[in-house]
Amino acid sequence: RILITGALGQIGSELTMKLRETYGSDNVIATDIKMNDSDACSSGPFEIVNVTDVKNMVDVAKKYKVDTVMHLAALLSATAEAKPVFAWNLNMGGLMNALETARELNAQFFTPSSIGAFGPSTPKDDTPQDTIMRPTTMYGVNKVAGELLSDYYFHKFGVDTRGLRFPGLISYVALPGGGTTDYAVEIYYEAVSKGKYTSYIDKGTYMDMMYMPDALNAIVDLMEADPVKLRHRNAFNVTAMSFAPEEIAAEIAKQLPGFEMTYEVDPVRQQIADSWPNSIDATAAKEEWGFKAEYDLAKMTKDMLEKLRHKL
Ligand code: VAH
Repeated sequence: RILITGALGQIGSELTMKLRETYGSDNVIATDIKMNDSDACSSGPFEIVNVTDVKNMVDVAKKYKVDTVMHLAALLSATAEAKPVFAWNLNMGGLMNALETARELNAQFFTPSSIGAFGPSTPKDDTPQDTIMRPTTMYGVNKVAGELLSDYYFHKFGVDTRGLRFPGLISYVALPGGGTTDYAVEIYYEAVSKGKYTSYIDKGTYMDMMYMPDALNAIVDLMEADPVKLRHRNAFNVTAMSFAPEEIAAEIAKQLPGFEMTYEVDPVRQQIADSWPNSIDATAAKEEWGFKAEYDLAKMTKDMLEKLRHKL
């Protein structure tokens, strides 16, 4: 059985559905700081940094013989930059509690890292799997520390920890909260509802991106990979595409004639974006466990616009 934290978040909500489709609905226990009463297989609410909640969560995990912990509860980059102390406590305290839960249950473990783990001194184009990582954001500090902590739990306690450095993730089920790449999600919602979008990220700002279905497949493929083949664990670079705001706007305009894009740059999120790579290299993931992405910008745009026309 699988225990998910942050099951109501942008990744968690779709990961819960994907894992239930793949492994059976009663084999996935969804938890979050809030309760989702419509979900028969959820437990909690559990606040991942509350000692009593974590103890109760461990008891639930033991009761249901959980053998995999997927930790998605965390704050994203822009929120973390606005509340750095809170972000350190939640992102690192939560990760430690989730790793301790996995250690106690001898469970396999997954948590996402991010392209945000790289900083201004990292090579910006085709950023390698192994390279300098001196991020200048609290979120990046959390992600690098998180990668090291996850490796530590593997080497020290034998916990089968695995992770992915995700690019910006684009989806239509649950909105991201407080990210820097959120513009690439908002643009689709507003293209469908208003026919226009004002981007807070400037023209020419390249960031790696991936459609959520590819991200979910990557998590399942990584967790099912033969551990003997894994020369890396925390965390693999994965990406599907890299684009700047004017490029996603052009693709939307091609498929939604009349769409208009304007710019009102948010200096805080622009500074975060400028500290990240333009494009990362995913060779290690392809070689060690067969990572592949199915969606490029055109195919993702077609699906997002279709799905949002129904949703909105
Ligand atoms: C963020 N969506 O913007 C997240 C992600 C690479 C970006 O880490 O913070």
